[in-house]
Amino acid sequence: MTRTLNWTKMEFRSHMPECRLRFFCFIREKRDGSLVDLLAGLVRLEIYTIVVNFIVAVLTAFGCLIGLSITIIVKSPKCLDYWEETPIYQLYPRSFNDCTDDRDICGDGIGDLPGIIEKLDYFSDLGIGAIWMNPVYESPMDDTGYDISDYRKIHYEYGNETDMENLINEMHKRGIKLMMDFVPNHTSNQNSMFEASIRAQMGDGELEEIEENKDLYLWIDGDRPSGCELETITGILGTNDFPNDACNHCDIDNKCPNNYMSVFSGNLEEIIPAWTYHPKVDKYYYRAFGHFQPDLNLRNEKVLKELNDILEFWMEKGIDGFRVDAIAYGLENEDWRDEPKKDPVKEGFWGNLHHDYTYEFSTFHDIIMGFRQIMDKYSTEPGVDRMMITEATDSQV
Ligand SMILES: [Ca+2]
Ligand SMILES: [Ca+2]
Repeated sequence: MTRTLNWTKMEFRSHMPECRLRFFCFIREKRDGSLVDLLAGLVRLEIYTIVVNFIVAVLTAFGCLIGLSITIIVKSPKCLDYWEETPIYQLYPRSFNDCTDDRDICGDGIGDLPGIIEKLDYFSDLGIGAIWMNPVYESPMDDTGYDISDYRKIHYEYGNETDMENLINEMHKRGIKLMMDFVPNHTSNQNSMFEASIRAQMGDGELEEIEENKDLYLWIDGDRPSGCELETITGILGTNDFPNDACNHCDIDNKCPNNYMSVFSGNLEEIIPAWTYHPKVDKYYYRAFGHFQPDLNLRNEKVLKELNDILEFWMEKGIDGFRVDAIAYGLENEDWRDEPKKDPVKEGFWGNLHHDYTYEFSTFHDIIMGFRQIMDKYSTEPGVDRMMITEATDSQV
């Protein structure tokens, strides 16, 4: 019995002090009792001690784990998306690099998609992780590609759709992201949507088709400017009938639908109305920029669906993000009221107007949020982050 007690005492030395005190008190209380009682009591004490020590060990381990986790979180680098941690290189494809193989588009002095692929290793060497590429869509090139005739095709001077897929693949092999320019405010006047809207305005087609397409753009009644006629023009995308230059010069005081000016009028004190009369339709169409860039009606559901479909089309091909052009010009006041002049003495050129009704008009953020939802839809896989950035000028966005 003495050896047993000594052994138990030695075991208890490693336990908490209060446990040892309990043990000696217990021995004193039980020294006159039976051996069985004493052993049973010792077993209970041992279980109690094991449980206490187990709880202490668990709490200690748990505390250490929390401390370790906090340390790791604090010391670890932040988890950043690609657009937060890498330089983004703006690449203007037309002047970047002309390809060197034996294809028709190579050696013509115009930059192209294969030419970009030839130089991708330089981006890797420079640590460029993302490229924003100016428009490469099919276009008559009246505004360096910001007049898009087909959002799903590549302009023939830059290559073709296979070249675009190759570019995306070659960039991704090098860990470089590709952002495209996206132009939702306006199209080319050679876009099939504009041609469909003209036909619908003329009453050409089935009733359902007419209803669906007539308001894809912003048409408004007005008197025909003198000398305004259709003329046949041949461009790089073919031959078509367009309003002649006289159709762009309505009289701001009595024939233009209102006093809105083209952005291209700028601060030059030049009167360039934001209206072009179309003799086929017998109405004006609104265009914030050039006469060849009719503004889309961004309140029209079919237009918004088409723009969303275009974003999805390119993200399905692997595009990592978009730079959105001129979205602050997206909506206009629906009652087309005049914009107030800044200086009432001067003429109402673009720079002398407050653009309360044509720029950042109230609910244009709703359109951006709609695009954002499409971005989120394509950013659910681990490591896949689509990004959209909008153009902002002055202090207005
Ligand atoms: Ca070329
Ligand atoms: Ca607009």
